[in-house]
Amino acid sequence: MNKATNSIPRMAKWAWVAAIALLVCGLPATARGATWTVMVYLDADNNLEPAGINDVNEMEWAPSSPDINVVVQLDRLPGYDDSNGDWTETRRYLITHDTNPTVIASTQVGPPLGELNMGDRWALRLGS
Ligand SMILES: [Ca+2]
Ligand SMILES: [Ca+2]
Repeated sequence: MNKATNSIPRMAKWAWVAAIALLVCGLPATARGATWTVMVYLDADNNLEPAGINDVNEMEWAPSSPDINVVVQLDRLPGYDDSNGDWTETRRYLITHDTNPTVIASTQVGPPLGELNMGDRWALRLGS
């Protein structure tokens, strides 16, 4: 591989690091002291929207820990699941413990991100 070919992945790597840093900085102050942040990229902008909502509720079911943040970037669409306000854009949530299996009770991180193409890996950095 020549140097020009190698520089593209390196730039992409740094862009991902910057995106993650910006995402963590956007978390509420109470969540910034965690040792680990697990990011879940959940594309439910398709016929799997009900499953995506269910996945978020399953994550909420787990006990919370001050050492671990779970952040979900979730995109939905109209027509498959009208629960939880039936919003359709992309949002980020800091998962908080909740035992209601149908209501997303987690804290929304920042404003909605608009309609993102979740099939594009760069959707992670938008809105950071
Ligand atoms: Ca819930
Ligand atoms: Ca959408």
